[in-house]
Amino acid sequence: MTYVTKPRLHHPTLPKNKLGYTRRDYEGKVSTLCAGCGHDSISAALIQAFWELDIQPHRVAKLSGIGCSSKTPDYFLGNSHGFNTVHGRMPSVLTGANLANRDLIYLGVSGDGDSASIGLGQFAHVMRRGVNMTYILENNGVYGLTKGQFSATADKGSKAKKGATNTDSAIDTVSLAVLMGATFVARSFSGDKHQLTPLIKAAIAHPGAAFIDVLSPCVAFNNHAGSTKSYDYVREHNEAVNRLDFWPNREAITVDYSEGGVIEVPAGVEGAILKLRKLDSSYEPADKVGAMTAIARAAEKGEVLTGLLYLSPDAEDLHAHLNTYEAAFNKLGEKDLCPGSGMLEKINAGLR
Ligand SMILES: Cc1ncc(C[n+]2csc(CCOP(=O)(O)OP(=O)(O)O)c2C)c(N)n1
Ligand code: SF4
Ligand SMILES: [Mg+2]
Repeated sequence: MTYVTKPRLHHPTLPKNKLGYTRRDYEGKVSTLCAGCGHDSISAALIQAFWELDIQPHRVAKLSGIGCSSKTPDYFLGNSHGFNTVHGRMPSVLTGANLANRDLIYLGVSGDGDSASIGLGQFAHVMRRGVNMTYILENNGVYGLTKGQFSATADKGSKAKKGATNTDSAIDTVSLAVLMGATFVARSFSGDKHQLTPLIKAAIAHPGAAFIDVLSPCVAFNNHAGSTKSYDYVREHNEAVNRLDFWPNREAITVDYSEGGVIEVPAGVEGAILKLRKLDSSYEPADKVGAMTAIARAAEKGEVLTGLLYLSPDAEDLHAHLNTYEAAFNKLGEKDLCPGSGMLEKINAGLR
């Protein structure tokens, strides 16, 4: 319950990151979600990723929409900036914040209802604009918060808890993200923290719009036989195309990668690299058309393709596209903001 405060005392031997923080320093309030909800596992993976990357919590801004998923930023990174927007409007508020202060690390958290119904337009445009952010879609196929109606990501033919069949076609958010121009697109499962945590770390390091669709079962309304978003279904149909490991430059690489078709990918932040272990030797994440085809073929067979599905080798963000000023607005002094009457006169003359 949110009114129950967590004890402030830490065990003195808890492991610390390079900043001297424990994982507890990256936690938030006590979750109010149902016990077993996939969204809580995603919060745990986010805590782990930010802790492992030694990111100072005050450098992060987390924004969300409305839904059980969008409530979760209250349960992690309690010392970061947060903004709970209107339903489906997280992308535009985040875009504005990012343009005003490019120095923060932006995390957008949303649900399938929030992103694929009311916020579908916003989702599409934030991807095509390349806003530098990590967009986490906690995908359970239902509107959990409003008691389990089918969402737009529910598969055609899948069954609701009380037996109704979904007759509408599903929106595949990873295909849409690739099509819209996202430069980092992944899918994962809330029950697989070994896959999800490095994907989140790589997405944070990516210098552009990074999208992760995380299958995150709703135990209250969509975890029964006949659902394609249940724990059992996702476990049985999960086809991982690759496994990632992420190293910030300062860490020695100790894992042996002599086997398994490993490729190295520069990850944006200075010197950091991603190591990608191919599980499917034919899968090439830099091939956009190939990625779209593989995602569509898997969906046809009822498989859930997971891993890093698409990574553009030449990603750029919105600030580069718009050639914006390199400093955050809150760092500008009066001299930068006020060009003086001579300059104003020149601008006005140019408009006459
Ligand atoms: C403008 C507006 N329309 C409708 C609602 C009602 N509403 C609240 S949450 C929600 C759907 C949430 O579904 P999803 O984003 O999938 O989140 P989940 O609860 O499944 O994690 C809806 C329709 C609202 N809050 N605001
Ligand atoms: S209703 Fe579903 S999505 Fe919401 S907290 Fe419960 S299990 Fe999670
Ligand atoms: Mg949902």
